[in-house]
Amino acid sequence: MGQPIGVIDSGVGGLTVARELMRQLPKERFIYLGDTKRCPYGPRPEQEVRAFTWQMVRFLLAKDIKMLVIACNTATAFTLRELQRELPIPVIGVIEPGARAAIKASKNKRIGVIGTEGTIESKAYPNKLMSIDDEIRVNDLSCPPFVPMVEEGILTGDQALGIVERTLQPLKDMNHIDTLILGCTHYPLITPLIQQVMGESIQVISSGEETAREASLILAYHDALENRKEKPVHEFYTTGDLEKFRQIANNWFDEPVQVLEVVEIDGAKSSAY
Ligand code: I24
Ligand code: DGL
Repeated sequence: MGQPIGVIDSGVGGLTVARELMRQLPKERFIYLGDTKRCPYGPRPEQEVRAFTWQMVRFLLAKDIKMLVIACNTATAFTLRELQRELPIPVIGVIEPGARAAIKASKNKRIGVIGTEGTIESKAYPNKLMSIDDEIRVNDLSCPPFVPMVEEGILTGDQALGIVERTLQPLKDMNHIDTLILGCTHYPLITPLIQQVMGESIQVISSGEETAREASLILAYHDALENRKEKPVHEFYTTGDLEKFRQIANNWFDEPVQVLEVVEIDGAKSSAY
């Protein structure tokens, strides 16, 4: 059996990226690790996010993965470069694919980016966008209320619309962007609200979708695509509550998850790397 692809996230939000990966790469076997015990990463300082992310990476390296996808925008913002430098396998994050897609989509070269505090403070998106095209102008905005809102299951209705309207007001006031990057795993779940608030003419880019395309390209390039006939059995690991994770994952995927375990990655039990 071929090697699996590792996917890490701060919690369950990365399942949005995992579902897209599984859809675009149906023959690949995935191992997903969500650090739900310590989620959210968005408000945490850089050093903490880097330390937690390395703990996740060590766990997956011990599972002999052939590629690592950092599904979490905050973890990507703070660790992509060092992981690409230190690991012996291809590492992709969610930021560069989203940035590239936005540049393709934008006509006026004015791009908006929304994400957690960590992602926005890191300036990872503006830096990447401007390194691809130095004429791009970026308006970025952190949206701290969005992750808790989605995690409370508030995805539609007046309350949700009100929160999205108030939070995005600074971006609307500028009123120049023609493309908006959803720089957070959770935001695709409220795309209709974001689209409604920003207006139908704005093109909304979901980083996760673009990342799956990038993953396919990289595997093809390395001639590392899987080609077996049997359906892959994916594995899921959480650092938090098993049944809460199962409920969300089963709700999110067409079929119930088969392999799901709680793991400890913060201390004595992490070995091998
Ligand atoms: N969506 C997310 N996180 C949650 C949630 C949700 N609860 C309901 N929905 N809880 O993220 C996070 C806290 N838990 C996580 C598990 O361990 C304990 C703590 C977005 C998920 C994206 C796949 C709403 C909900 C759902 C299923 C699918 C989509 C969704 F339940 F928005
Ligand atoms: N996964 C995070 C991200 O994409 C959102 C949740 C969190 O703050 O941990 O930035």
